[in-house]
Amino acid sequence: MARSGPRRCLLRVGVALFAGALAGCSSGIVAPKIKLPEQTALKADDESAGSSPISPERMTNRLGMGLRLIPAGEFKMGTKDASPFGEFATCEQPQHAVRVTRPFWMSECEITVGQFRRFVAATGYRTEAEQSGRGVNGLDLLTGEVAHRPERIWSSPGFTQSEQHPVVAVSRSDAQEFCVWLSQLEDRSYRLPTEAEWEYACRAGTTTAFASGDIFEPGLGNVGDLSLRAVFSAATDTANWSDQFPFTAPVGTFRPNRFGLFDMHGNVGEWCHDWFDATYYAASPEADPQGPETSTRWRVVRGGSWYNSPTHCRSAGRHDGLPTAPSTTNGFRVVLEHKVDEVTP
Ligand SMILES: [Ca+2]
Repeated sequence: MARSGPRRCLLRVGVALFAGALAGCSSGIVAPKIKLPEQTALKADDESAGSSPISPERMTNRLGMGLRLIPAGEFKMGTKDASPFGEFATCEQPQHAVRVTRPFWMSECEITVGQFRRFVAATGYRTEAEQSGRGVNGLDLLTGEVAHRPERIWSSPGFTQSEQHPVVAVSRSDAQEFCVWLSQLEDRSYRLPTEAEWEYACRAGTTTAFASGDIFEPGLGNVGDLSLRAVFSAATDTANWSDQFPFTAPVGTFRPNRFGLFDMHGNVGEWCHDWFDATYYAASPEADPQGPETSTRWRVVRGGSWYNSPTHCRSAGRHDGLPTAPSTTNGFRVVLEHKVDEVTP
């Protein structure tokens, strides 16, 4: 279960109704020829940030997945003053300049149960939780304990999921295999976002704790809330409002950020490319950081989840997860490499 209290300088994520009318997560056909606007690169400290949508170009792939073309740009990654957020936030320091030198496509929603089911149906893939026979580590509402249960897998994580809910109980390797399959299906290069790409996309030009400002406003995302506490009294570090979703919410239920990306704050934690190192920011290169070059045992998970307090769902919030340990709080979204020939003259 994802823990939401201060602990060392990080938050480990080992476990764990209304569906928005989200065209971006419905079916559609690829629209590959996109002209990349020349004046879309973002600058750090953009004073207009947060005031209006940027609305990058959008396309839909063969899986019906909506993607946004995130422009190249620069931003300040991390947290300048971690003191309001607890000891764990010190791993978000030092705040440092990062340049994202190439545009990239990012799925506007977390990968859904329905999309993952297409992958499983096409390949016969069995997730790590299935292969191990142990199921996923997750919250048992009857006992209040976090434990493995063999029947708890991506298609039955222990709470109700429709095809539009974000898939959970997938390991980082499961997410990678999904990217490999989707790359072959589309003859394009899909992958997990780097941690820097993820935060840049989440901020969408903002410099505040959340994409909408320094205060988490109800409606911004699905976080640990009173509806969770109503079914699990041990969840005490929650928001003091109800967002109506004790567990996951259908993707796109909450409002998007300026890039048109949904659920960057909360819903499910999202696997990233990078190894996790709490001290990495002190040595991070400025251009397109890829994370530590050698294994640190943990992988980065970003965005917080339905189990986390808003503090842990901040734009800069860093979580770590055992890559082989699927959880009922973790899912993922994908990045599609931008091709130069998509830019029409
Ligand atoms: Ca909630």
